[in-house]
Amino acid sequence: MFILCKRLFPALFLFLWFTVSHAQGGYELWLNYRKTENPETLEHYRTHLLSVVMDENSETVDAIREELSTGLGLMLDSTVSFISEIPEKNSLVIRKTENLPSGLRNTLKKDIATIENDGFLIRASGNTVIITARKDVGLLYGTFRLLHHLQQGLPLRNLRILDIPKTDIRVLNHWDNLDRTVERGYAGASIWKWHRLPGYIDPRYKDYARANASVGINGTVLTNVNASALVLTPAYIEKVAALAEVFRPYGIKVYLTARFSAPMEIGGLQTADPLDPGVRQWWRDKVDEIYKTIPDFGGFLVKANSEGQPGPQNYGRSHVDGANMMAEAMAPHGGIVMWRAFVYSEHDTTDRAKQAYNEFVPLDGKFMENVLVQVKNGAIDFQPREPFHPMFGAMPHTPLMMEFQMTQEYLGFSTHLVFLPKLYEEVLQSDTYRHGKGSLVARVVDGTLDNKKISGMAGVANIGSDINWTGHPFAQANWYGFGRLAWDPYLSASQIADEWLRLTFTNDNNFIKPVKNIMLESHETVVDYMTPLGLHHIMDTGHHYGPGPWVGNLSRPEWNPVYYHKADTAGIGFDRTPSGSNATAQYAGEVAATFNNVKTCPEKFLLWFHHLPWDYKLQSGNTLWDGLGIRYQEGVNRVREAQKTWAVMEPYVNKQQFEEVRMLLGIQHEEAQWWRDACMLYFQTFSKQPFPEEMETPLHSLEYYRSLKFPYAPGISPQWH
Ligand code: GCW
Repeated sequence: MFILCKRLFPALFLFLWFTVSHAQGGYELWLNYRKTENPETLEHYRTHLLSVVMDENSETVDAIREELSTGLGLMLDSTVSFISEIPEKNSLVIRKTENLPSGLRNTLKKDIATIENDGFLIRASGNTVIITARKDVGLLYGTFRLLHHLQQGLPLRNLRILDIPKTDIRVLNHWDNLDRTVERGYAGASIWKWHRLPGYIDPRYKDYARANASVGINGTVLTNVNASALVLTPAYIEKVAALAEVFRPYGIKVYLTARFSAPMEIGGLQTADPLDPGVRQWWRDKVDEIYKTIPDFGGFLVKANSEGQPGPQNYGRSHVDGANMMAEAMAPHGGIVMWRAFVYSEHDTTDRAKQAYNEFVPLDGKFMENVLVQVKNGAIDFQPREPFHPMFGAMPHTPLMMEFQMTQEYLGFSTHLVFLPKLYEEVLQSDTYRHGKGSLVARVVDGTLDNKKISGMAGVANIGSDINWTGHPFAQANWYGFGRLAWDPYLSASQIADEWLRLTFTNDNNFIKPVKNIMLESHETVVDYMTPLGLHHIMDTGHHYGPGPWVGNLSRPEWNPVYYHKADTAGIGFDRTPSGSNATAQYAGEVAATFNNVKTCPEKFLLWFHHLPWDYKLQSGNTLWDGLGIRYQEGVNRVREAQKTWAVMEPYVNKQQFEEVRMLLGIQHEEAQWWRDACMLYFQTFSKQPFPEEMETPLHSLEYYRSLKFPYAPGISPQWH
């Protein structure tokens, strides 16, 4: 006995340490199943949910069983029993619609008729709670939703949730390299341990799949869009297959990025010309080979002729030629091609904001049916704030996917607390006016505006090997929120923040209310202290961390911040009206008219569309110069308020998370001041005016800020490919 104890003790200790440190560190994400606090609610749940009727057989059903054992087990602090007969009294019934007993099917007939695709119904009826769906994966989504309902302590009585995803492809884009660096990744190394695959399956892979499935994400692109052709070689396909196997029960398909020059790099061909028969055959064979190993492979994501990546234009061909070549190879297998529209050329001197539209809109209607064009939310590049991309609504015959960024490339990395669903919501709720008022970007994305056959949303992942997955504890909310909005682009950011806080931390309103407020203000806050009033792309070079509005020496003009703010002694801002680059002409007439007129242009986009004198009068009555300084200061002030709010939140979260957020807010505060001071000192060299009195005196000189260097800032692409 003693010997056994001696042997077991260290193992037990290790296990406990691991579990506790993981729990403290936020590893569980929003699947943080805590015992139900309210005794009445606990009793109510126990009565209805401890016998689970599940008698179908599939890997997905096994995953459901496992999730319920853990989730219900922890929340109800009891053991769940799985049975195959529906008992007289209380139970949770999980069955596909076709397998429900006829009585139940009849009662739920109306709701059942409306369940489509991956959707589900959760209904409390008599003494049973039913989760039903057309497909196993719908049952899985329903199960997670019920678990989330219980995590929030909500009642089961009269429960009726009928939810059908509004988009088809809900996919993460990992910008992960095969050497485990992550381009624009700020949460550690890539979670894909390529070197150990396929033999070693890290437990994280399954937890990753659970987290994704719990919000309805159904696909993942494993590799960087700045792609390595190596991932298409047999050794890597085998590794990818091992990941696909872990994800399959959770309804998640794998996709890969396809390097356009792969036929030359790994296929030994002399060309990658998409009209060359040998090249076309190479892609067909490659795709067949992938499907042989991964029968449910999702397809390719391609960055072509963008920032030095190879593409069809290298051979005088178009994006259509390139995309259709791959789509043709995919079609027999049901695969798709997501072709990115993030293009701008060093040889094109037109405003960068106009180039993607100019290249792609004339191609509308020419892509094959299994091609989606993937468009970033704005026309420049994941800035703290951008007006919606003018391509949305402008290609009625081509499915356009939304590409949002969860990783915070231009948004303070995973050091700053920024709740991005606020940004996503602003974009999705923008009105393109392409079919009159109400033609929201959300309707382009879900395909309803022009009756698209396929629709989707992509999110550039913020996930890495950090214990808490995302670096900043609150960055988890961006992953969660992306998934929720990919499923339903009409959800409100406020609802998402509320859900995420409750699932992740506690249901105590003394915590929820103030912290939700921090989250909902955080986007405006970061915009104010980085790029107020429509300023954009004034981050420092390469790493994009911190201010660099003075940078003007880079080889490509559109890589320089000075290109974007155009500050001079007369004023500041980029004139994109007809008197300038006329980028506004790419929007529908109503939208263009609003942006063109300085009086109707929303002030949040003022300097995006207009070059204005320093003494231009803002709506507040302040001059532009004073208004700018006041905005920068307000951004700083709101970080201070967030710090104060967080300082009294210790009772509601665990020690480690409390400390992490406290320290990170401290850095965010310092850096908000850095942004304010560096930008205002620099712009002052043009405005030649004193700072507004609302603004605090800068802490250092402009020379000091200009001298700061960050040679090892994370997230920069390695040079090996
Ligand atoms: O924003 C830019 C990033 C690049 C990225 C590129 C893209 C993957 O700075 O790192 O490359 O966008 O979206 O392709």
